[in-house]
Amino acid sequence: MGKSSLLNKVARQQRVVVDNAAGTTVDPVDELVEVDGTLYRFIDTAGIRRRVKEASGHEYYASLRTHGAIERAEVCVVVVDASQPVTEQDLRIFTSVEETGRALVIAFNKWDLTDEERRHYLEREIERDLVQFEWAAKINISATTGRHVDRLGPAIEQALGGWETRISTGKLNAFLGRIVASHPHPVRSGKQPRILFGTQAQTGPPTFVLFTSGQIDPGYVRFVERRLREEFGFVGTPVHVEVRAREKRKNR
Ligand SMILES: Nc1nc2c(ncn2[C@@H]2O[C@H](COP(=O)(O)OP(=O)(O)OP(=O)(O)O)[C@@H](O)[C@H]2O)c(=O)[nH]1
Ligand SMILES: [Mg+2]
Repeated sequence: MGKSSLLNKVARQQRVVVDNAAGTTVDPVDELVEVDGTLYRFIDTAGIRRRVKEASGHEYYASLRTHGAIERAEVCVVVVDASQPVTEQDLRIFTSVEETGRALVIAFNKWDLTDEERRHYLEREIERDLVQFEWAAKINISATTGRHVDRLGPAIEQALGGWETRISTGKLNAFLGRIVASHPHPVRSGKQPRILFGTQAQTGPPTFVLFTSGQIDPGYVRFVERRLREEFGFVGTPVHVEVRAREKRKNR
């Protein structure tokens, strides 16, 4: 994939071992590297080639440690081989990053090995298989030639920026008020659940809590999430939206 090659390229020196053989990096390696004047702790990890459950021996423990590295990180740069079709395993790693609530930069590597036809198919694969990760920051690079490796720093900063964004309660509720007015929740069995109030409970990743007058359709929650992204950006970060429905008290 080129994870170790990319780290060496941004560090401008050979810090970690690169080899043609798969499974070269076994234990995660921490390296402090300055990029565009900012010092980052990069963790170079083993690739994950199989589901953890299906991997055995070395590969099993390497996968566990890679998952540990995802948990330690604030932003994950997932390096995929752009010259080959996007794999199930790539998708599982994106999912793992999303579920762990980390910011995500997808680096489509080995760009030097892609021709026009391959790039055409890659675009189709991104449209078809990566819609769920439309929010990720993406860069097309070559760790070998150095093509666009200078875009890694800005992509990391963009993702971290989204990850750490805090929307004031005032701004958030003004936004929610506009949504409720222009796109009210559909009526369900004669009732219309409403968003009463919202607050951002957390950053890293941005986590919103909506207080509502009844159960909200999952589709409406996704709609709110989409609008949040349109309004506030959040490029490179998962956004979590939780709903707390206030059930009406009976027999009053
Ligand atoms: N053509 C081309 N080859 C690359 C590129 N990046 C890495 N490679 C080659 O791919 C092979 C694997 O690179 P590594 O950097 O060791 O990959 P890795 O992701 O660290 O692999 P593991 O540690 O085994 O998980 C090496 O032979 C690299 O020279 C690239 O952008 N273009
Ligand atoms: Mg490696």
